[in-house]
Amino acid sequence: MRMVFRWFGEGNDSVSLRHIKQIPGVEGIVWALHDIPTGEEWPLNRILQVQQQVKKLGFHLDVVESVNVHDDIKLGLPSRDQYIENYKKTIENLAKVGVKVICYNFMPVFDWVRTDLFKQLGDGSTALFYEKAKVKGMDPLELVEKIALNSEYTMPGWEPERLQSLKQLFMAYSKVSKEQLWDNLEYFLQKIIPTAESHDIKLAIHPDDPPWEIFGLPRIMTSHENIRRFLKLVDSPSNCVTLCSGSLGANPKNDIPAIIREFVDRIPFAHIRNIKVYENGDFIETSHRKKDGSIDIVNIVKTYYDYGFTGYARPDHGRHIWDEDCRPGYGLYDRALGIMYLWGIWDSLDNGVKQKR
Ligand code: DNO
Ligand code: MN
Repeated sequence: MRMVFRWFGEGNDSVSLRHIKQIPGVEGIVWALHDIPTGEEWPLNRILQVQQQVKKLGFHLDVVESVNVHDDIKLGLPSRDQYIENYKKTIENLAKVGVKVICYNFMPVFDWVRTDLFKQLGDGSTALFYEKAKVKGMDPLELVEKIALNSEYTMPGWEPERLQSLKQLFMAYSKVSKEQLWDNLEYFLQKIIPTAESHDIKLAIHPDDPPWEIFGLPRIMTSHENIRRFLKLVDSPSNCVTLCSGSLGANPKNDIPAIIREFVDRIPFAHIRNIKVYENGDFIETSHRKKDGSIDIVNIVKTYYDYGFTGYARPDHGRHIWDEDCRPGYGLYDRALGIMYLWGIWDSLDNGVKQKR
């Protein structure tokens, strides 16, 4: 397990590279050029700039999260070909600094969705919360206002410029069925995977968060079965999955260890986090500890261990603790605690093996 940590870039993150350096066992930064509009080519000079910053502290930049996919590609519009060409050029530019994994998602309009970014937990900390009934009755514009326009930071997937055309986007998606979304995903993969292959890069799709339809928008990366279908769309070692325990785990029917057992070779990047799922379908993000949430993090890490996982892993969202002023879900403290929990499990498994020998 090669531990990495997400960082939003100089001036765009409350956490510094110097602080990340002090978390045990972090070898690389998960990064992106967050200010480049979705669909445009990432300029090489900007990529080289990040390389310089990150290398100074001895980190690698093997993992990018995310190169976002333009809605015209997801909608299957004729203009998609130009955006696909740009995507290929971005892959080529990223190859020049040795990138190995590119995480992306194929969720229409929104990336992750929550109804409250700072919900109080019993211990006085706060965390991201999803209230199912609220989303059902909500106008998506209301949510945009709450999540994106009131936030101190621009959050990936919730860029205000893009969301201004929300109404048109919703209209366009009303004509796209789930099967059409599958077709559009396949079209994209068929064009893009050969470029990834020739640069030895793995494109790793992130599951939908939460893993069900919202606001009537089609969503397909939601289950074990759909991951199997996805991996068969283009059966290449470059067509991969970012396995996110917290996203898929919001549906208790998703058995994360079973997915790891079946596809470990196609999972170059693991997101590991816990959530507490309530009977009515609401969920809140918790500490990584098994006992604090509904997801058996110990079993997930053990399965990765037992199946010889050699990919990259990062703690995913964390709570906001100790009065930290940070991006929602991306503070330093709780993610650092998460890393120590993950290492604790991993090292004790390693120790067991050595003792048996
Ligand atoms: C949630 C996060 C996601 C992720 C993007 C990747 O679990 O990991 O927001 O960053 O979906 O494209
Ligand atoms: Mn994730």
